[in-house]
Amino acid sequence: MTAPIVTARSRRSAALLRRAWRAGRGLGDDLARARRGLPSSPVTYRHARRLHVRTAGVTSEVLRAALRAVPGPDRVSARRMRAGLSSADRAALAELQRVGLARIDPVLDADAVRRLREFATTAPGVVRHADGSMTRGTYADRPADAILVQIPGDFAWAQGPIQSLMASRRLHQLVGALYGLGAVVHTSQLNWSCVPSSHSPTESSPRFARTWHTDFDGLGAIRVHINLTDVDDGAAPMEYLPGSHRLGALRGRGFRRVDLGEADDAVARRFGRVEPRRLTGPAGTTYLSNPRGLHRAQRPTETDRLFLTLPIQAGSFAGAVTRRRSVPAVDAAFADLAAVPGGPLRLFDVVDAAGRVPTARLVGP
Ligand SMILES: O=C(O)CCC(=O)C(=O)O
Repeated sequence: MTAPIVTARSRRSAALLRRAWRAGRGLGDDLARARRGLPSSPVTYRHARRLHVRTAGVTSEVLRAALRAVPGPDRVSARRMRAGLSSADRAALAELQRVGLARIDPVLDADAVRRLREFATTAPGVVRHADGSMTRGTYADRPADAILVQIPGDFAWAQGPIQSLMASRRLHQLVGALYGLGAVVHTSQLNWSCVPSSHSPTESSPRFARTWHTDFDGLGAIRVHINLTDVDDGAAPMEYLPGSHRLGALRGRGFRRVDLGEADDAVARRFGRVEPRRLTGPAGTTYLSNPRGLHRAQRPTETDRLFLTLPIQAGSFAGAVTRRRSVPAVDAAFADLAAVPGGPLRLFDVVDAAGRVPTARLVGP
């Protein structure tokens, strides 16, 4: 009997097959979990993201259509959701579909914006310096070479105004109307962009968000962006390239790493003539963007900017947030909605001051 010939190539093929089989099985489990409204695994997120970038969004469209076709807690009637919107929000929705970006009437009032600004001034954060190094500190005590102060989510989403934003039915309805899948709120980002002092060294490497990039927040999503300080051209408004969110717009070799911010040349070639939109406006100004489109941060030249971003995903499949977070609820609407199984706040577990899940949640339905 002759011994089987095992070459390096056949071993590699077998390993590849094994990996594909494991990934396939994970995908199957995650699709079944999606039908119960549960988040999927980091592996599914990675695969779905890579396929999304490779196919310029086609795989996400197909998977989303498939999820809408099967009954499950995430399926909602886009028409009913749309009917519940104000005429201003319906107009914003049309703009979001056409351009990828729309300004909407503020969700937070002036008092909430002021409270968030006060909180973010002294909250412990991560300070990024012009030379690329990072230290801990607050915005109030930042050193002269600080270019960014990031307030960690755990502190930020325990704030009443952020919780009321996360619990906003209006935003959930906008997502449902756009995608026909229920809203799943993700974790927020709260950052100060700072004007470095003229004595600080020039920035060693521009941070990732300063290059044109896209974000993969699942098969469909909106990002809510709120200026928490007045933002004009000197205060680093985020920029968005109109139309770049459309299916297939980022097709081609040059866009293979667009989710990592490595497509600047390809962007210049394909979109060189498109005028970017800037997210300027007084404190409280609120925009919605489709994260599938190209956007980038800027360097502030005159004034610091405090900026809040909240991604809201359509359905729970292939999201970036794959585990639940514990949060003490300070906003009543947030607490009520977080207790709804399979609801928009399903990624958050309300805990009491000592960090325990209240007994009612453990024994409830
Ligand atoms: O800070 C900015 O202006 C950009 C933020 C961004 O890239 C994002 O929200 O995805």
